[in-house]
Amino acid sequence: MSSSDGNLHVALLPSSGMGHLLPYLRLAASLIHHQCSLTLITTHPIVSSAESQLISTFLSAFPQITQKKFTPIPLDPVAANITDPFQLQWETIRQSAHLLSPLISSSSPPLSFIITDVTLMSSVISVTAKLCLPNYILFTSSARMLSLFSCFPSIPSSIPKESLPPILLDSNSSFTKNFSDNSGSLKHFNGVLINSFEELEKESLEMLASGNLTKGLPPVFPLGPFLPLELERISLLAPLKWLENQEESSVVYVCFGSRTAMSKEQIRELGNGLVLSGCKFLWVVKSKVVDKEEEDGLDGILGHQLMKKIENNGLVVNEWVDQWEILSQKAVGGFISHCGWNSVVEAAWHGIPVLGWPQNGDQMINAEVIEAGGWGLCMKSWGWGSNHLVKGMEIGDKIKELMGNQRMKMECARISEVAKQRSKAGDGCEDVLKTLFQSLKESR
Ligand code: UDP
Ligand code: G50
Repeated sequence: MSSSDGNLHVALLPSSGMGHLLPYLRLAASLIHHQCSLTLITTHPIVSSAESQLISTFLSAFPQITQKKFTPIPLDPVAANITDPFQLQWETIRQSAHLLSPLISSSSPPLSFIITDVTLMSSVISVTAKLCLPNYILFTSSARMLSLFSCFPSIPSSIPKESLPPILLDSNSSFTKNFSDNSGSLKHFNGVLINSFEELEKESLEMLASGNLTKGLPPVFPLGPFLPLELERISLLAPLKWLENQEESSVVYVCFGSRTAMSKEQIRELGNGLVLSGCKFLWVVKSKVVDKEEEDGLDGILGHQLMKKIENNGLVVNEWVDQWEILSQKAVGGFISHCGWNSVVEAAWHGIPVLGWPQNGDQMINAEVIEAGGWGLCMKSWGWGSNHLVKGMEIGDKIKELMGNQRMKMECARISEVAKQRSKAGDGCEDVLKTLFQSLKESR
């Protein structure tokens, strides 16, 4: 990209949760690389420690970025009927979106466009439309999920109704109302940026591009795979040191992302399953949705008996780990994942077979992308996270199947190769970025 793009000033409006923040910052680095000036809108108070730390490290590493702090009017979780603190924050921002207007219009130099998180779309578009500011979406999930989102409440024939998050089947939930409103506002946006790429989601991306799915769908820019920033590296070295001493492809890595807690009962079954599999394992345990509330020590979560059994087979942590670095270790041969979209793309990039165990939200639909690609399994029969207890024995058997499957290993190697090819330039797909900048210029 030439410096002729240097006069673009872009505002970024992420939503809460690491799964939303990380892709924003990865995209931000790409935009800086292409000589854009950036304003990052941060929403306070920040929900998790992981987000607070990442935002401050990021802003120190990129002093040229302007931070604009946004403090929405707090919502009462009881009145809003929302228990998940991250979803509560989405709703809080949505209801205070009108307060973004002065913040946006006072930006200097004036903004060229804004990139809004998918969860905030319908509330922000009315603000930016009044200001005649072009607005792009960062869709933080899969193109497959986007195909559902774009025609909701209809369901494309490619998606089984059972794969929809249970919350979306309840038309009275505020989540479903927001999802619907956001979907309905899609046609007013200038484009959709997504962390995906053709070889990962060919069918869905083609369907979206064909225009057959939804009338008036703005252009979709598959900019993936997004790569992590150097500043995301963290200093928790124990897992990496432990992995260094393990045999090649012998370890199963277990992590359910940044905001999915499991019941103690299920955690213990999973622990037993890992032991029964006979494989070595690196397990990130999360028993609380928000990291600040995580219990000290693992004894209380796992119980003494299980802790003893685990001793010789695996390493268990309940802190933030450097997932990208872990996936890049030779010793890692499989990944048990909830299939948050960032984790899926990271597994694809590293060529690690996935045992997909969706817990909620878009995760089942994301896991189907892996299964269709032949590089992992989607455990539909294990049900959604909270309403089903999966026994250790069954988990152990599936881990054996994952770790021994040669065909999946081959498919993984293939997807990894194309993913690496795509990201060769170091910051996403160059061709797609060029088209995006062209579209931006035209929308000014
Ligand atoms: N992640 C990490 N260390 C952890 C937990 C998560 O680096 O201990 C990263 C992971 O690599 C991914 C993101 O956090 O980039 C989680 O996003 P994802 O979409 O997979 O799931 P979510 O947390 O949104 O459910
Ligand atoms: C969480 C969840 C359900 C769910 C999703 C979650 C997504 C992601 C995209 O992240 O599908 C999305 C979220 C909210 C929204 C529009 C799109 O209003 O519990 O479906």
